Amino acid sequence: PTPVRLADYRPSPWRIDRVALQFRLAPRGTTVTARLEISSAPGGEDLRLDGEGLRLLSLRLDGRALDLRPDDRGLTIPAADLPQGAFTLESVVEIDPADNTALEGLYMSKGMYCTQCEAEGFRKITFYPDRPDVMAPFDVTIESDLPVLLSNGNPAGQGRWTDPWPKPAYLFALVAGDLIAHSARFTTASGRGVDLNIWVRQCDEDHCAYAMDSLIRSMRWDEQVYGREYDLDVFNIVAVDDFNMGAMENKGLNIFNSRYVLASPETATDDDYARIEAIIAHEYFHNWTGNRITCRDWFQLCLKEGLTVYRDQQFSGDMRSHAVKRIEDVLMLRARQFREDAGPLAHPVRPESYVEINNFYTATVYEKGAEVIGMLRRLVGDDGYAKALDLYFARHDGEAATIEDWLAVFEEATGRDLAQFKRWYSEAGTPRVRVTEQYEAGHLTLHLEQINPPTPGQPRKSPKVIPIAVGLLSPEGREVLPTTVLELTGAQQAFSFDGLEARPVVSILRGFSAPVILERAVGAAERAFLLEHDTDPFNRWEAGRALAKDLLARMVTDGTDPGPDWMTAMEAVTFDDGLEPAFRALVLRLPSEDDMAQTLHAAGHVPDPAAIHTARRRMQAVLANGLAARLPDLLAALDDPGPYTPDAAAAGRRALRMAALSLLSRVDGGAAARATFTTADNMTVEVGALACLLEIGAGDEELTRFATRWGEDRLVMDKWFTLQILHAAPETVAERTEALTGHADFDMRNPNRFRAIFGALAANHAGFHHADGASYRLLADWLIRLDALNPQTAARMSTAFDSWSRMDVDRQDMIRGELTRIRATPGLSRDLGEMTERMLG
Ligand code: HT7
Ligand code: ZN
Repeated sequence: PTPVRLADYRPSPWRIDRVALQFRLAPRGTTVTARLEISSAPGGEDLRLDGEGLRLLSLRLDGRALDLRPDDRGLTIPAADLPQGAFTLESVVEIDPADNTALEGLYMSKGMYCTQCEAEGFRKITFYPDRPDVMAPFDVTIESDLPVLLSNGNPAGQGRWTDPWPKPAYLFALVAGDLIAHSARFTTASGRGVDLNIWVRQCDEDHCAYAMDSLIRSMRWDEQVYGREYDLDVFNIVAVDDFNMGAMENKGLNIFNSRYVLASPETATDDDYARIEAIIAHEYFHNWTGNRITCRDWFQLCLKEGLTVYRDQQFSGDMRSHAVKRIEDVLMLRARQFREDAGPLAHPVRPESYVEINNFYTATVYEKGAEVIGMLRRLVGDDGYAKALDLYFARHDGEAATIEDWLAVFEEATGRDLAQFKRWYSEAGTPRVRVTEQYEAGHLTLHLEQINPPTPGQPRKSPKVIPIAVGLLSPEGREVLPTTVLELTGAQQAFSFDGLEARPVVSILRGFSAPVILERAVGAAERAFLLEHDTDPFNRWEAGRALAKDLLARMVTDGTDPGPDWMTAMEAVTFDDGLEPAFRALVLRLPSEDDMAQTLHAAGHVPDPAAIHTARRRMQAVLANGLAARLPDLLAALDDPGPYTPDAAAAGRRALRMAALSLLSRVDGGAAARATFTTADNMTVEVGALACLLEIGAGDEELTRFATRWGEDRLVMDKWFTLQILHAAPETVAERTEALTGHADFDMRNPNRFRAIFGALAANHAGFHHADGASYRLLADWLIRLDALNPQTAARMSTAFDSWSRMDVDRQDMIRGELTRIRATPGLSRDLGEMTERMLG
């Protein structure tokens, strides 16, 4: 297939002034009548409408029948058939929602009709210029026997909706089902009332309170922090079981994967609660950053996604703990985005071409896109950021904008030239920043060098603007220089600090001020010092993390156990009641096996998954033995007697409790975990205790009890599938996964269930990369099967193979063999085809 290129963008020659849609719903034959009021282009061009898988029943132009045949990607109305000026085009098509397993366009999930139109799903509903820069107001009529009929905008009678805000087709949504609403009312800052509804199936009615609370807090926060009010009379959210991604921000009618809406203490973990809060906020924030101001074309995806992720991260930090949130976000960034940037799928935050746009909803566009905004803010300051955002909303409201528009408001609001900064949008790859220091007689010089590695299609890069936040500590741990942002703009640059009383300890890249890899020779003693004293909480954690990584790398490469200094530092943090429990839990979490493989590869080694696994387990055992004597007291102190609450403080205590329990399990044979599992009154503790048991090779009986208790709850059962694969011993993983695909409750059409199993397979690093290659074969087999039903999810899951180039030759051959086999599959989708091509290089 021919790629779409940013360089080929041309404005649409056609304007759609108004859209009226009428749906007559039936599972096997829904008819869609679309009446488009169109303003013609002066150039006398053909009118091209996108459309896929539609049975055209009739087509009329200003009431006159047209006899035209669509091709397999749309319909062209020749210029000769078009009148001058405005005209009305009415099409009637038939579609088959019950047969739609791809979950794009109009499909059915458990008897409910729902839609997913981003990015290019609307063309599976009707013929239309399905591109984000064509915006129009929509009126919708839905005919069906189902009691709840929803669409975008404000209600205009049973099954009738009118959306006054012009929107691109990707924000269209329709839902019809036998649903029940969990409702509330919100009054905006200017005093307008808004009806809020979360629509779910009857059985889920009592699982909506937390999502509603999150929504109300998000609405208030966006008013207070960004001055953005909601703009319709209603805001509807619908929970759907079969969904390709997390959620979708359709105007006034957000559709959610039910796992990001439904929660109760018994069924959802603290992580689930935090994700629900973040995703509800994210979709709500899109109302301004995405919907009111949308993207000109899909290359500008980071304009809405990077900014909205940045905003949801800010929100979660405000609601919870900024330090903990930042650490979690960086862990995620490194695990997903750095990995992407280091492999064959590396692409710029604003890509320049794609075959299938669904393949570019990536960690780079989302998470690195958010980091780029964080850097921009660090460079222009909080006031500059606020001014630029105000200007952005004022200038581009109602428009489909570009990254150029975005940077221009920052340039105008702050007077700063962002030409060099723009490289962050166009160049892929994670910069490395090499740091050396020199101290002499009260004078410190930091020498910084940036290295921008080549990535696919981008062999050479130029230096970027990198904000490096530094602080200096005295040898006693006093802050002698508070956080200061250095701007690294050249390939090499030196920064000096004078008037120091003694050689300071440098705390660099505070708060992870830029998405880079720091290369700096730091000894264990200095890392331990920073773990104990750094006044920047992120860097305090980072020091512990780096220390653990150094030690673990040594264990892998030469089998040396960590010395007593590490134990002393870990003990000090673990039992320091002055520190947030969530922070202490994060310090106790050792680097993941995938992270270690990435790190060892970057340091020039060929990582051995089995050796990493063994060393990491050994390190856990060393830590467990060292802390064992004090763990029971810590556990007792953390055992909250009261009812479960999902707030950050209580969640942090549970996180530390589960981290301690995991360590204790390695020395008490699982006795404490078994007792904890039996008495657990919430899912965080129940799942946490079960994971502890599975990690030490026990827990079979508890797994059975868990399934007996939760067999009817699909979201909880996803956890059951995941846990036993994620924590299985490497040599058993493929077999266990295969066995679970034979389980009566395994349904490959449900993306959550598919991800629960195969996401866990890919996440069990040593099991996935087991030398026998069985996991590779199993995943490839199932991707081929899934691709025939749901190409989007198959393509996403194929990224498990993207780390092939860091493996040894035998594993490389096996993975490339599987990718080649997938690529050769007859009828392979564009989605999975593009991914395998890119991964094979
Ligand atoms: N903007 C949405 C991205 C999206 C999506 C959502 C569900 C199913 C398929 C999808 N394709 C793209 C979600 C978001 O970023 O908020
Ligand atoms: Zn988004």
